[in-house]
Amino acid sequence: MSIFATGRPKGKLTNVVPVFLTINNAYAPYAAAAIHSLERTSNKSRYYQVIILHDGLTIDNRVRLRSLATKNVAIQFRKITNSLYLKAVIKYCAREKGAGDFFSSAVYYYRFFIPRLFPVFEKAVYIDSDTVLLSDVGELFDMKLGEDEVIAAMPDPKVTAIPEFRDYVDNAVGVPHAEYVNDGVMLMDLKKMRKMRYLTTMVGMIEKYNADLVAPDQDYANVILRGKIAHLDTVWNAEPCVNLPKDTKLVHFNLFNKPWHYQNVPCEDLFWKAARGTGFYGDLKRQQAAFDVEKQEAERAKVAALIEKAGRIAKEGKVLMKIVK
Ligand SMILES: [Mn+2]
Repeated sequence: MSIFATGRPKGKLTNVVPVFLTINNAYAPYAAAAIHSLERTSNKSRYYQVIILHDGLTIDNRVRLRSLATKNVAIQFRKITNSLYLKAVIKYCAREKGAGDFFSSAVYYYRFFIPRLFPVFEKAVYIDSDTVLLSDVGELFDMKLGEDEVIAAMPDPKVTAIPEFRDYVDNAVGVPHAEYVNDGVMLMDLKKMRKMRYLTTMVGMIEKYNADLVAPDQDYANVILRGKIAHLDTVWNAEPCVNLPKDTKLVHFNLFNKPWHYQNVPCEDLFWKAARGTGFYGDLKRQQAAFDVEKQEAERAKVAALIEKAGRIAKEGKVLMKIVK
């Protein structure tokens, strides 16, 4: 497959913006909305290479996602297949789990496979599929990192807001909560990540400690990259809220209150505007209609269990930052 599977940009390729998403079939509709928003906000004189890392998308989902490609936005797919790294992550994800195990799919870890799998890039943007862009993602890509900075990401607002998460991060991850970032939106210096052998380090920790964590991929990132993270401005990873600041560039429907589940949630209009015009609009509307009281209660219980788990681990006195040192 050629690097540009959906046509070639005019002119030189010196200005390509690589943007990665990691999904399974369930996330395909949200990813479509995110990509559609990227296309709408793109700078028409630049070229964007959207690369979707997945664990086996159906042909139908690939066709619908690929149809979002335009003159300046290419859409490519890369299935993450067997490697020792993937095997270790899958094994870790398959360990015995209890209530509160939320982030237990290997797909969450794919973002950290990027530096190793794409040596052609020195730098890339990663975005979660539960995001909507309101501004050109190229601006994020253009951001300069300091000499010792490996990624740029935003301090996690859910950690600041929820006391159990704060205690968990301070006392169990061992990174001060003001420093702890959300890995849902990142500018990554892939060259530096390759140099520090990020994936090997992460998988080594996973295998050695098999630690019971709340958000493992993100917890490991914060431990491995401590002191090497530039903090993004909140406009690049904004929590949905009623009076969204005018200069917001990206909204992240993180954790709960997803507009494809609930009605009357903050920023739902932005999501539906992005979803409209994708081949998934009808599916998303049906998904929302089917999210009945029973499903809502089940989700609330799941989130409550996650918060409870964070509180419990915070009290156990095992500090990830210390055990891995
Ligand atoms: Mn997210």
